[in-house]
Amino acid sequence: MLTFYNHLHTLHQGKLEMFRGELVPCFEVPDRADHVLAELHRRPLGPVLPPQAFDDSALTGIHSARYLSFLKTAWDEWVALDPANAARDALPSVWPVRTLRSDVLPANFAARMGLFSMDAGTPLTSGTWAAARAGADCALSAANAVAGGERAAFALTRPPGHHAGADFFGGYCFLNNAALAAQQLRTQGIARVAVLDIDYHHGNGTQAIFYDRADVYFTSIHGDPHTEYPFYLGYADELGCGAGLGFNRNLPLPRGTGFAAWRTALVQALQGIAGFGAQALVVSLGLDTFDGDPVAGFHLHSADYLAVGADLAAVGLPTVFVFEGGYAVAEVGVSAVNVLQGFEQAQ
Ligand code: 6XA
Ligand code: ZN
Repeated sequence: MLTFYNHLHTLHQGKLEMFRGELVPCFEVPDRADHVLAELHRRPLGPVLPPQAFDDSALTGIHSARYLSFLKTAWDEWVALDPANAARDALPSVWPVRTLRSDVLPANFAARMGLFSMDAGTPLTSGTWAAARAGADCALSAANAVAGGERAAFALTRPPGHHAGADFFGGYCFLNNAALAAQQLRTQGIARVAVLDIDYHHGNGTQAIFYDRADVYFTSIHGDPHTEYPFYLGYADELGCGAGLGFNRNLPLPRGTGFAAWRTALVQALQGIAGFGAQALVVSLGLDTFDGDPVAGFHLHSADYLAVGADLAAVGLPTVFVFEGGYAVAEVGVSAVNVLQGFEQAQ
């Protein structure tokens, strides 16, 4: 398996996020990816490569032009407002909810932060754009490798991506790496692509991006949004719309779910992918399903991830893995590489 490693990920290093009524140190830290890389060095599964550089046209199939232009210059605008802002990250605090307009692009920076975001838990930092942009290159490189005949490739990058929509950031995500990979597989001529999201949190961004499409099937196993982030999407009755009706499948599970019930849902998701006739698979690989994750509530254990990898390999599809959540930092490397090793050993 090839790994495309985002060598610029440390440039995104948020300071504080809003959590349970106070600003707390960010959970989404550079150490997460470092632990995965260290574990990949202990248990090598193949070469670790830098990504190819793609131009921005690879992003515009997924993200809106006005969102991309905002992200590119947001940090400079933030510091231009007040030089002292260089020492603090930008967080949104006002949003265009129902009855307010989101078609107008306000001049005010705070107003645009709210227009292009969904929560106050996702700080925008000096290096956010550089890190996210290189992460997109990793996802696109992994997709190209798989389209070119590799059985599997892993995009080892942060910040994660699956909450990012066509024109908003949130849930620690800025560019939707899984969606970019899926679209790249399509662009490279693979007619039917499935995205399987196994992060604890529903991949609202990925779902929304492909919701009206019949060529990309999205399925997700996640904490029930009645109680779990992102709350406003991820319910079982969301089946797709228009041409995409029947090409979206959510499998929400209650907080507290253990591996046996989770694996039953995995079997259902994989049956859906087989029924769709997928020719390639993108896995949003979140490891926050781990027992003891500080922002999640499932109870998977390290050894379970070997079985998950084996189950994924049994589908027999060329597969792109994209690193998403997982905040039990000391354990996230073992969990991630267990999935990948379980996949490799099952082939
Ligand atoms: C609320 C929790 C964000 C969850 C981010 C995540 N600040 N998504 O792990 O997969
Ligand atoms: Zn998550």
